[in-house]
Amino acid sequence: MSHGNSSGPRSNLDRRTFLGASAASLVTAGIGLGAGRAAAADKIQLRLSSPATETDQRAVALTSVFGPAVASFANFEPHWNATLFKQGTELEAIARGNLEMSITSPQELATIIPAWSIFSAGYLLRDADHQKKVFASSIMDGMKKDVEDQLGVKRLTVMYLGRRQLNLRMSKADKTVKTPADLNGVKLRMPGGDAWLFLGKALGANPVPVAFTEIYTALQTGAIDGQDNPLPSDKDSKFYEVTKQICLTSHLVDQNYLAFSKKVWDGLSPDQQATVQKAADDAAESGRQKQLKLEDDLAQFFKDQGLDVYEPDVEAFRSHVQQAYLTSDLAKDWPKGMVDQVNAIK
Ligand code: KDO
Repeated sequence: MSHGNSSGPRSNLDRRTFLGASAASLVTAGIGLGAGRAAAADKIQLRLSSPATETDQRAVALTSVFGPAVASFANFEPHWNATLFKQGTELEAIARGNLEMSITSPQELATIIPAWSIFSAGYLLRDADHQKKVFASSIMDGMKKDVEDQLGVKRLTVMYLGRRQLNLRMSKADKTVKTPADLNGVKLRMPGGDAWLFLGKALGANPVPVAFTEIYTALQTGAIDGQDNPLPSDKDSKFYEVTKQICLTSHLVDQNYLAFSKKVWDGLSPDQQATVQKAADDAAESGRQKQLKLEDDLAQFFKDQGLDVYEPDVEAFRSHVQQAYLTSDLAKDWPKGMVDQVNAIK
């Protein structure tokens, strides 16, 4: 498998020039050009890079809902499994004009704009509906604008990844997890970056940064004792083949955002912008509903594979994790009063 890097494809300058020219000509021609009449060569290139697998429901929704909805004026070209850019380098690639779209996380945004770590906090968002309402609420306006102004990235919509659960190699007989104290010394894989590693620590574990695409091998070889991801990701990436238990902590209602180059956005006509926005929201909703259904159904699948699936003392995890965040250095960068505002959204 070939991994990209932050310098991106070699032809990036040409691509940039092409993109600018292509977007400008569409604007000049206006939408009067007509969907069917736009020559394929004039279409706007929308390359997306993500570590998600192609069977991830966000990938399925973007391919089956987003791509077709914008097809009259744009070629949607997704690259899954981090084959174009490495996990965590996509935002920079968009900012440099080497990529048009990604599925980004608040944890990645927090590496550049620290206030975003608020949405990396365990047990803050309550569920998928709360997540969607918070994203749509005016309390997000300032933070959204910061991302546009500082990174040249527009976040089109919020994509529900699911409730993150602990998934360990050890059998339940060898290690039963009831409270954070039971994770003492457990090498828990987390994605890279301070915000993610803090979550692993707040859970009581010993966090180890590993890229998503390397988790399976790290579990197989014992380089890590476990990882945390929502149930649909555990199934998609076959982590159940190399683990023996899932402990349903639901410690993070995880969200990603569909990120879009502001430069490309600004080159679209108002009608094209409206089409892209609707396509993004429709894809996110489709993915969200399928992901929720999978989360409901999958416990049985894992039990059938021989894994123990059980709930710990969730309240013990909640109070431990919330306490860790509220007294953390991360919280010093959160907008004043924002935790209360998030909690107040029903
Ligand atoms: C992961 O690396 O564990 C994670 O779940 C983090 C998310 O923010 C997201 O990037 C996701 O991976 C990828 O999209 C792969 O599913």
